[in-house]
Amino acid sequence: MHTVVIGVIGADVHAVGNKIIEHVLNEHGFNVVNIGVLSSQEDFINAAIETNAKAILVSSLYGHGEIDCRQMKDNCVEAGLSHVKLYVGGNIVVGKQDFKEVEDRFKKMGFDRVYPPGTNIEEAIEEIKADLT
Ligand code: B12
Repeated sequence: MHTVVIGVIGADVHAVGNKIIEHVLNEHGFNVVNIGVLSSQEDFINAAIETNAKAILVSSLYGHGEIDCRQMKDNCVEAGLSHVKLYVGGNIVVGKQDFKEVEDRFKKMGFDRVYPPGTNIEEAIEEIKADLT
């Protein structure tokens, strides 16, 4: 069973999607460590270290995801988590921007997969499972 850390990054309080993601990942047999809303990069990293997680799923809904996620990969690598997959989804930027460009920017920042607004977590699970095996 894979352990994954989930949470909502930064000063973001959008809580509903986070609960749904926890529920769906549990149903699919993941061991879910949910650090909830208002979580800093450090919170994600510490949780991943403590639980020996294989992946971190970052949610950002309020539009400031790009700032909140800056240097997250570098910080993971520095903390010895270079093997941990990094995913991000929600409404990760302000307003409607061309998603391909947004995806490219987050991939350059070191995220393994970047999901557009409205992505159902069920859709992402098969990819996450494949990445982690
Ligand atoms: C409810 C709500 C609120 C509530 C939140 C209550 C709570 N504690 O949860 C309140 C009123 C507090 C709120 C506040 C704000 N909100 Co608000 N809010 C919403 C609203 C209407 C619904 C969010 C929701 O619950 N959706 C239902 C869940 C199930 O969907 P979800 O959150 O999108 O999550 C799913 C997917 O995104 C996906 N997903 C999420 N993360 C990840 C990660 C990965 C890896 C993957 C694969 C998938 C994935 O899976 C989830 C489950 O299916 C949305 C609009 C909307 N219709 O989405 C705006 C919205 C998110 N809010 C918005 C904004 C701007 C704000 C405020 C900044 C407004 C303000 N000026 O004060 C503040 C920010 C407060 C803060 N610090 O966070 C904007 C964000 C715009 C942007 N990103 O460009 C939205 C989109 C509204 C809009 N159209 O403008 N909000």
